[in-house]
Parts: sequence; C-alpha cells; structure tokens
Amino acid sequence: MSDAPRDPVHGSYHAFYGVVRTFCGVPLVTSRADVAAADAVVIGAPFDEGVSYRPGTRFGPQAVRTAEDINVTGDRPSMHAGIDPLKELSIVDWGDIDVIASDLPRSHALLTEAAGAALATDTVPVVIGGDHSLSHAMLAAMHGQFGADGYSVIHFDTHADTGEAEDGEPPHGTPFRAAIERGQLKGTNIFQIGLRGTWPGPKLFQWMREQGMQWATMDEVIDRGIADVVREAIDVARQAAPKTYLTVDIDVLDPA
Ligand SMILES: [Mn+2]
Repeated sequence: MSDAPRDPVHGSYHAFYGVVRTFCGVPLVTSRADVAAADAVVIGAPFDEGVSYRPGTRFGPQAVRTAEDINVTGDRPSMHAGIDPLKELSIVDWGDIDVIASDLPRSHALLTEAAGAALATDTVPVVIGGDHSLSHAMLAAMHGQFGADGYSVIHFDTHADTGEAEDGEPPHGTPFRAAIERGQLKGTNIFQIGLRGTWPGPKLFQWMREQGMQWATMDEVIDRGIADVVREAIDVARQAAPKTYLTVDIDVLDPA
C-alpha cells in the first residue's frame, strides 16, 4: 500500500462513473500517431440521420461504452477462445467522429477519413454506430485503401441494404448497391447473413444474383446452424480478397 493519501475522486475504471468512458476502458488516444501504433482502434460514429425508422442511434457509441462495467486490471478471457483480446492486442479508443447533427454527408466524409487513416497504418478500425448508412463511409475507406479487388464483405443484417436511392430508399438501405455501382465493391465479394422478412423482394434478389452476391437467409441459418454458415462466409471472403469488411446491423438480432 502506498503511504500517499487516498484520492477521494479518481479511482479505478468502471463504466458507471468517471469523466471519460472508453470502450472496455482501453486507453483514449487523440493523435494519428497513437492510432498508427495500435493493433485496433475504436471509432464512434454517432449519427442517425440515415434511417427511415427508429432514430436514436446517435447515442449508440456512448451507450456501448457504458454498457459493460469492467475493471481493466482484471482478466477477461473469452470462454470460447481462452484468450483475453485486451491483453493479446493493443486496442485504443479514438473517441467519436466530429459530427454536426443533420449533416450526414459531412459525417460520412469524416468517418471515411478516420477509418482510412487507421487502415493506412495497418490498424483495424472498429466502428460503433450510428445507423447503417455508415457502411457508405466504410466501403469508401476500404476501397480507398485496398481497391475493389482487395477486400470482401461479410454482412450480418435483416436487410440486404441494396436499395436504390431513386426508389426512395433512405441512405441506411443503399450502401452495398451504391458501392457496387460506383465500382468501389465487387458483388462477388459479398456474403450476407440473416436476411428475413419482406425486403428485398424477388426483383431486387434477382439484381443481387446478377451481381454475384451470395447470402444465407435467417431460415437457412436456423436450418444449418450459425457456425456452418459463418464458415462458408469466411471461406468466400478469404477466397475473394485478403481483407474483409465485417459489418453487423443490430436488427439482425432484434425483432424490428
Ligand atoms: Mn437492417
């Protein structure tokens, strides 16, 4: 024990107190050099102007950061893998992109810039949304760093997000079609998991087939098991390209 008097204000990290709450209590960084030195960097994308329904995900990054109460001095090994990722990897939190509420194109541009800075130094960006229009920004960043032949996509979602803006589809429903049409992404490099419900319909599924896209519906996940489907997705992604953009739209898990 130190003889120094106990500081009544600053203690160990817990998610429910303190001024700065980072993802799992990892170090907060503020410079590109610190991002470059890390293995992975958490970036918050607190915007929700891209949705058609259920706004509020601008509060997502901070909600995730405060969702779990951990003590950073403790071990937290994965029961499945038997390792503690916070000990095996250097993971830092860069905070949130500098959004101006209601300016979605600006938010997308800043996210592309931030994620691109991480990718350029071989640091894996881990982005917490935010609505799924963030994939517009992330696909632009992946294309900018690796080219359309250099990366694949594994996409967990209830929806394919291959809608057309011209059809009135809001930004969160269009990123994968937009990236294909801009030449930023190859349809053959996409594997989607968990599609269910009523959208896409037959016409859009036909367009997706014509692009060479692959997917497993939620019915198929239930029939085959998630492990088997994920193994297939990883095989497809690895054969397609050396890098992968992995994205999870939370509605694949909730009833919306
Ligand atoms: Mn969705």
